[in-house]
Amino acid sequence: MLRASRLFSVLVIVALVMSLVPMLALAQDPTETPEERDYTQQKTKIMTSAFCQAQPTGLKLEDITVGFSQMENNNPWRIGETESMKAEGEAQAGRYIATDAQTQTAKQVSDIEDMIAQGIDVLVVAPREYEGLTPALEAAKEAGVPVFLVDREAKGTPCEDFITFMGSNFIEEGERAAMWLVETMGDEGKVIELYGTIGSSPAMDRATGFRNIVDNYPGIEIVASQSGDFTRALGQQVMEQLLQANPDVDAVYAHNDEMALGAIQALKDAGKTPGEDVLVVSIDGTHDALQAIIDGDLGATVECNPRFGPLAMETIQKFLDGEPIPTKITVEDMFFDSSNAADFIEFAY
Ligand code: GYE
Repeated sequence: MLRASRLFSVLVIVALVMSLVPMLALAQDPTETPEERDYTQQKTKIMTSAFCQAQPTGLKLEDITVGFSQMENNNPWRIGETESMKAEGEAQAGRYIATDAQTQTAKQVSDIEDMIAQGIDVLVVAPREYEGLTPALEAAKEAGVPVFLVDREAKGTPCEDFITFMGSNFIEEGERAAMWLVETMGDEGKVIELYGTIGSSPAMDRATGFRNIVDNYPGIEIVASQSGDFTRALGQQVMEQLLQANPDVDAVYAHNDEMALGAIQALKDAGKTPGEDVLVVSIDGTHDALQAIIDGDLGATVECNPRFGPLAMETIQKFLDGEPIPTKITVEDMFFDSSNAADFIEFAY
């Protein structure tokens, strides 16, 4: 295996290259069928003209150790991501190691420091919170270990603190959930928002995106917003409480499917019929969520694809080859509702 200090000599020349190449945006088609769109694979689009580039190292993935810092493994999305990283990491890297921060940013920092001490050459991080990882990113920089962010963003400057961020456009996800709601519910109604993990980039951006749309409709009111920490159990618990204060709610917007499924259970326990009395919309596209759409409980879910393994490994190899890496690699999301959930459920995680 390589020593991190060797990769460092390559990395000192990393630079931000602003290219004049026009931004490349592939239009997304929400009407795609499973034949047209392989839902088991991520599809990406490049929406930036900033690139990060290092000198070619002559190295292949099989020559290096890749470390992956996962934040937690407490829902299907995250397990899907962990499995995808492991499958590709073990298949392509010389050595692949991974850690689980078990919902603690402080543990995520020490996990990363441990992996650097173990001699990883490249680090992939799924940051739990936007803030708080700075000491870990600094330790990586000092050790000459390039960092690739996947799934959530973290504070820092591309090319300096990390090479790139690969993930969905969370603002757009919130906007798409809101657009479905406006179309389905109309321009009046009381909405409960189940917020994701406080301080995480998807929760902040999904909240912003949703408001970008509903703020245009004075008749739509977000009557309560509370964190369910992206988990089903908390989603259910929080929804039980919020329902007591807001029994006349018309819709639930959950920042992920697991919280939506918890909310659906709470609605049923309170004697309501989800999908009829109360509309529910969320984000992710898990197997259970697609089943809930088929059952009529969940109205729609915006896809957020967790299968980062192939994209992460491909991007690392390009970086080792000295290719310019876009500072943001955006994953294109599909959209699931009653028109297509049954077509895609067999491919869902
Ligand atoms: O939506 C959620 C997970 O970071 C984009 O985190 C991800 C989110 C995903 O726990 O289910």
